[in-house]
Amino acid sequence: MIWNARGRVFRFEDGPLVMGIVNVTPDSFSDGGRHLDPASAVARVHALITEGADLVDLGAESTRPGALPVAAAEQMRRLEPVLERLDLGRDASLAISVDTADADVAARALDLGALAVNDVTGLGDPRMAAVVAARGAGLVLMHMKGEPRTMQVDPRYDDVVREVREHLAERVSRARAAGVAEDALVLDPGIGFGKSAAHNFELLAHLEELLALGRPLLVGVSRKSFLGKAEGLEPEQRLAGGLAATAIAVERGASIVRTHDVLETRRAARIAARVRAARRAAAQRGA
Ligand code: HH2
Repeated sequence: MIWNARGRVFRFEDGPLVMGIVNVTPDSFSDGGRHLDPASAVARVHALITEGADLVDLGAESTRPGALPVAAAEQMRRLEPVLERLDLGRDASLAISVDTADADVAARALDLGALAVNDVTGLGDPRMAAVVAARGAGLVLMHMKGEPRTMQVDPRYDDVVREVREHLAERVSRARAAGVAEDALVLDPGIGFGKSAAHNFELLAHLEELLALGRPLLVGVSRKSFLGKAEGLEPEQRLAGGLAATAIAVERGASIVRTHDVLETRRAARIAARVRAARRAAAQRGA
């Protein structure tokens, strides 16, 4: 399988890709306020690439539980100086996705050189697919139940894995109908987005069932609440749990992992990918 984002072709033969996170927001749950200054955001992008990030996801709207939407104009005000300074037209080595659910913000970021849109609402904005299709950009479609403001208030499913799979299949059809190429799509079960800790564990345990959708899977567990909020662990104390969850996700078929902690995640993911390869080789031998 490949992922084609504006002609940049990502392959997963050498293990999963690592997507670093830089939030240009005052209020993201883990790095909020740290990279509001464009120079600091740009420095962070370069630092994550040096740590081994294959691409960096730039966001201007926190989607933590309880967060309110951020107007498109404000998202652009935060993102534009960062994208301009990154000078993506000149520096072809930099691969940037923009974490936005707004089609206008996505269009502006793509026009400033981003390769892909990471849409946590999975086409919640009906104009998004056309914006992506027109530019041949990559598109991450994530599952979310509800909206950030209320999504963690008693989320319920009959069968979380089936419901996420069906939802993503429907969003793939919508994207395809609007002209987005099949190989531009990546799918994400949306760990922590309208899910209890038990739902998140179930999705990780059954991630392989989502491979039936035929597209690479992205999984984002980095520093999230299910990794230890109940035990009183703060976001910076959730690295070990996050690496364990990342390893399981990769062993179960994740092709891209989204993280604040690029170096450590890369190392953990590489080992998990080796275990997955060994398991698949054994299956092919009929063992
Ligand atoms: N998680 C967050 C944001 N965007 N995108 C995808 N595709 N998958 C995820 O799991 C995901 C995501 C939440 O993390 P973060 O960006 O650190 O926090 P905030 O939303 O508070 O900015």
